[in-house]
Amino acid sequence: MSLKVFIDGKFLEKEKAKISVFDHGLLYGDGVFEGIRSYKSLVFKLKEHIDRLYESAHTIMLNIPMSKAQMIKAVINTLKKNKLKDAYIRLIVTRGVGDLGLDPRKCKLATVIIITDKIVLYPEELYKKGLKIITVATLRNVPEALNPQIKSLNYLNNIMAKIEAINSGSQEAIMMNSLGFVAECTGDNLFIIKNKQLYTPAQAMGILRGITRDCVIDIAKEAKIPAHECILNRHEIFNADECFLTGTAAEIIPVVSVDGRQIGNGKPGEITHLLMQGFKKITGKDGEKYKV
Ligand code: PXG
Repeated sequence: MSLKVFIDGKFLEKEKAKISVFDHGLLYGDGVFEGIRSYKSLVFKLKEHIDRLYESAHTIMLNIPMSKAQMIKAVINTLKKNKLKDAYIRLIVTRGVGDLGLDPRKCKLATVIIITDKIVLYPEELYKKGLKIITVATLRNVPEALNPQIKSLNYLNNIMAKIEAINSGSQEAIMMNSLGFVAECTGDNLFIIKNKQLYTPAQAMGILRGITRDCVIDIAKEAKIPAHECILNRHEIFNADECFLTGTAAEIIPVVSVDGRQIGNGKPGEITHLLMQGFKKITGKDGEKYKV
């Protein structure tokens, strides 16, 4: 059975799921998206992802032609149609079809796309050994120009940083903000542990406030591990006891080297493991339930 993709209320076979070349999502990256996961027929933190999608849309003055409740139903129906239990869900809303000019007023109706597919997991080995990553020259977008909190279809900033990582044979890139402080990775947030306390760049550093990041902070607080959203520089990363990244796709992944500096003892840390276990527990419990 071919995968079915939701486009503007219709389910189309993967091969026939196409949109206009005049869609401003393609012409200008004018649109917003979310990456969501389901675990055993439970859509993890669906409300939080939907809220963030509508906030991104609100800021770019994009009118999503569905209520949040309708959007939640559409996500669940798409998963059901494809009989997926453990899935990756890509929710996309573009400005819609317009002409070749920038003017968004020419786009009369936003395009809503929901793609659900099997989740491709990172190799287990990476979670056991930890990542070796680098900092890159490409700065994270300045929030006053394009706020990283808007999860827009324009991901070139992150892709440029990813290319730098790839060119250096590295698995991920840490991006700085325009002040030289640590912001985040290309598709993940960054955490360190020092003296049994958790630190992560504050939202004011110009990051996407990841939903996995929020979960990890909650898990830490519950485990009585003090968690700080703060300013971090490279020196503090290099001298951390532990380091890890968080994101919907990666979940929690340990980091053992940054710019050639070994982090802690060079192995994934104890508190990182504890948080990974805590995260595993909630993924099977939290979210919108659906039956396939
Ligand atoms: N920072 C950035 C810049 C992101 O794009 C995260 C942090 C983590 O946020 P969540 O809410 O997922 O904890 C993201 C989101 C992919 C992929 O396919 C992942 C993201 C974005 C686009 C694609 O790996 N991560």
